[in-house]
Amino acid sequence: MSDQQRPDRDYREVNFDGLVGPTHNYAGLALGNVASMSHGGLVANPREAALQGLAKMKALMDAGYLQGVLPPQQRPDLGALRALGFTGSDERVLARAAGDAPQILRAVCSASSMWTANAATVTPSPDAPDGRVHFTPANLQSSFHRFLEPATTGRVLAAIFRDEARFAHHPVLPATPAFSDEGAANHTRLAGGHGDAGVHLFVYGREAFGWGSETLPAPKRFPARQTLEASQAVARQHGLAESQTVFAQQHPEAIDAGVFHNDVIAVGNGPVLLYHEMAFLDEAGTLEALRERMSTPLIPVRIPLEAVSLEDAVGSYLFNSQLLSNPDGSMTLVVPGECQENESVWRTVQDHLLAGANPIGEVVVKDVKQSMRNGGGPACLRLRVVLGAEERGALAGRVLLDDALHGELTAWVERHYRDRLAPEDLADPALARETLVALDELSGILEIGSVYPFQLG
Ligand code: SUG
Repeated sequence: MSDQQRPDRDYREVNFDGLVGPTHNYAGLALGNVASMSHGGLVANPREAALQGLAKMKALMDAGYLQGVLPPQQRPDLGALRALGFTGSDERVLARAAGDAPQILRAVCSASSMWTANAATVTPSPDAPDGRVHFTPANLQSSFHRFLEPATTGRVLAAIFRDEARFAHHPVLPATPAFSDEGAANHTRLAGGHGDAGVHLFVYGREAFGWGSETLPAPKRFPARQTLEASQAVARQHGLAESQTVFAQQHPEAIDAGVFHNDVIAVGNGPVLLYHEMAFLDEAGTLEALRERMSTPLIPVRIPLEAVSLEDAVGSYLFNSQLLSNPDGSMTLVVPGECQENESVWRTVQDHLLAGANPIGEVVVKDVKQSMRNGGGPACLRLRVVLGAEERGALAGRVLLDDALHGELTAWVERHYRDRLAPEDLADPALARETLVALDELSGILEIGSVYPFQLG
C-alpha cells in the first residue's frame, strides 16, 4: 500500500499490559521457568502484584508512552474443572479438586494471563498486504494452566480491536505439540520507525515435522515451547512474505538454562536488536538474514557470555526489558529491579549499554517482583501493538490509560484484592465469588462488554 493510500503516518507503539488478576499465586506450574519452579508454594500478594503492574503502566504513561490495559481472566476456571469430571455445586467442585487434585486446582487458578506478551502475535498494518492490523491469539498448549487462556483472550482482543475494516483476527493455531505457539514473546519486529515496513523475526525452539529434524540440536533438560511450524503458520495467516520474515532457532543451551521464551534473552525495537550471545543457535546467520531483508541498517547490541552468564541473564531478566522509542530518536530501556541487584548485570548496563555506541540513552528500573517470582518481567507483562492514529481512534472500550482510568483501576484493586494468597486459600469458595464480583465491575470500567464465561452464560 502506498503512502498516498495510507495518509496516516503517525504510527506509535501502544503497550497493552495485562492487569494482574485477583488469584495471583505461586504454584510452580511452569517447567523450564526457573523462577516459577523455585517459588512454587510461596504466599503471594495479589494486591501488591496488581499495584506494581499499575505503577509501571502509570510511570510509562507519565513519561509520554502510550499505555493500554488488558483485563485478567476468570479464575478459578470452574468450567475447566467441570470438563475434567468434577461435578456438583461450585463449592463442591472446588472442594473435590482441592482434595483429589490440588495441582489441577492451582492450575485453574493461575493469573498467568497477566503476561500478555504471550497473549497473541500482532502484525501492524504497514506490513500486512491488506493494510489491517493482524492478531493471532497464542494457543499456549505447552502448559495446562496457560492453555486455558486463548478463548477469553480472543474475545477480549475482538472486543477492543472491533473494527473489521482495520483489524483482522485469526483463529488460534491447532492446540497440539506440532503447532505450539507462545505468541509475541517469540516474535520481534524490526523496522526503521514504527510506521516503516518491518521485518519479522520469529524465534522457535524446535521443529515438529521434516525429515532429519530429530537430529537437530535440541534442549536436554527443559522443553522447547515454540515450534517452527507454529511461527510459519502465524506468518502465513498474517500474509507476511518470505522477504519480510526470518525464522531463527533458539539456542538449546539457553532453553536448558531457563530461557523458556526468546524475550528472556533478546529484545528488539526499531532497528535495534539487544541480545545475548547465546540467544540464537546461528547468531551470524540470523543477523545476516535480518540485514538482507531490512531496508534500514540493523543495530545489533550484543552482550557476550563473558559479560553476563546465562544464569545471570535468567536471574536478572536483563533482556526481559522494554525497549522504547523516544521522539528525539533515543531509546529507553525499562529493566526489572533484579538487574540492579546483580553486580555483573548492572555493570553491563552502565558500561555496555549506556556507554556503548547505540541509541539506548536511559535505563529505568521498575519493581515488578510479584510477577518476577513467576518468571514474568516488564516485557512479559505487555503486548506491543503498533497503531496509526486512525487505528488508535478506532479502539473500542476504555483501554488506553489516562490518569482517571489509572485512578479507577487502583481503587478497584484496593477494593477487591486480597493481600495474601497461599496455595491452600485457592479452594476457598469466597475467593471465586469475590473474583466474579470484581471482574463484572472491571468489564464495566473498561467498557468492553461481556467477555467472561460467567457473563456469556
Ligand atoms: O509461561 N509463568 C509464565 C511466565 C510467562 C512469562 N512471559 C514471557 N516470557 N513473555 C510462563 O512460564 C508460572 C505460574 C506459576 O508457576 O504459578 C507461569 O505460568
